[in-house]
Amino acid sequence: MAPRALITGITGQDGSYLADFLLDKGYEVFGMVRRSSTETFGRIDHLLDRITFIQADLLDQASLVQAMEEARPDEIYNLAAQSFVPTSWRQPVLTGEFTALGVTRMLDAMRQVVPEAKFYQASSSEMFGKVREVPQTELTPFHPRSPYAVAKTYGHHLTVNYRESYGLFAVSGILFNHESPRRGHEFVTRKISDGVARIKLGLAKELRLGNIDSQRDWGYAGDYVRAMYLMLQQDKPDDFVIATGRTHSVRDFLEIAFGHVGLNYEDYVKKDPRFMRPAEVDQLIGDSGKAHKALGWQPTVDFEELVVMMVDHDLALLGG
Ligand code: NAP
Ligand code: G4F
Repeated sequence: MAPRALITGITGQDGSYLADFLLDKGYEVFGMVRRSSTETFGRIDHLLDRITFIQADLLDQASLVQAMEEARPDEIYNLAAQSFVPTSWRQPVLTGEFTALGVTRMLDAMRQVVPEAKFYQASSSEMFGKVREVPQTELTPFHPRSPYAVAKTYGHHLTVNYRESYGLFAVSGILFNHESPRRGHEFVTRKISDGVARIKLGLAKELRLGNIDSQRDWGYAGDYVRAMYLMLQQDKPDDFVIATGRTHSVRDFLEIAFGHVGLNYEDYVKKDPRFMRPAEVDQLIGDSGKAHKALGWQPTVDFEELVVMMVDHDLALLGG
């Protein structure tokens, strides 16, 4: 019988890549979606007839229990969250409900209905925040710098706690930034690739950004969902950092993206205080040595390839 996977956040960037990956592996995929008056299935349009959708919401415990009962999953990937850092200052309570307490609701529903299943929690490098050491490993202390990061830190500890308290197979993947042509438009990489394409095609004149000196360890989302899967194939549950081990500034991203279409970013980028944050995470760089060894995981797409992939995609999308 095909293994069964329940994915929360299946309409998001990672959910769509994970669904592609698991369907290719022969899984029966159940996608949890929340009710909306407009469809949010753009990223999984090509998979609609291969996924069983279950309506549920991270805010509603009964709906999560019912989702577990319907899917009876062998593996649960909890990717749903309010995932945009700036929104977490504007809606800190909602972010806590979705991104922190949502994890408790999911774990408790699993404990009640399918305690033998394996659970993946989408933790984040944002938990390292004001970093205590460089590079960051599974043992680096957390210093979260936004309500989002605080909520993710709660979800991380809760996952470890449910593993230790109830013996669940529950793991936390501490994933550094990962991007793709399916990235949401408000995140800086997609904002840039879309902006570059618009400027090149004469559809826009400038690109307004916040802090372009901040540094991130950026990888490709397609590589990172493979790591999620590998974590659930181990004999024992454990937590892993997933990163490329290389860091770049937003400025580096701009140079490559504009350079790829023969333009100089300095002629188009304007600093806009609206996109500055109350507290910034200046530099993230991850050490995935443990994942390389235990999971055999390695990234396959480097930074330059990622930038070019995203710009080319947005050019094509806009008819260039
Ligand atoms: P994303 O594109 O923003 O997708 C978020 C998903 O969560 C969407 O499918 C969204 O559904 C769903 N969702 C939000 N609130 C919900 C609720 N109350 N009930 C049910 N579903 C809800 O995020 P992503 O980039 O794929 O990231 C996936 C996960 O990894 C997130 O938890 C994120 O915080 C975490 N993470 C991401 C990165 C990264 O660099 N991408 C790094 C580390 C950790 P709608 O379509 O209905 O909005
Ligand atoms: O693309 P970002 O919004 O991603 P951020 O804040 O690093 O968070 C993403 O990665 C996390 C993993 O570390 C995930 F947990 C989280 O869910 C999300 O996927 O911003 C990246 C950097 C920041 O330093 C920001 O200040 O880019 C800087 N930036 C500069 N100008 C901008 C802008 N960010 C955005 N979104 N928009 C700007 O105009």
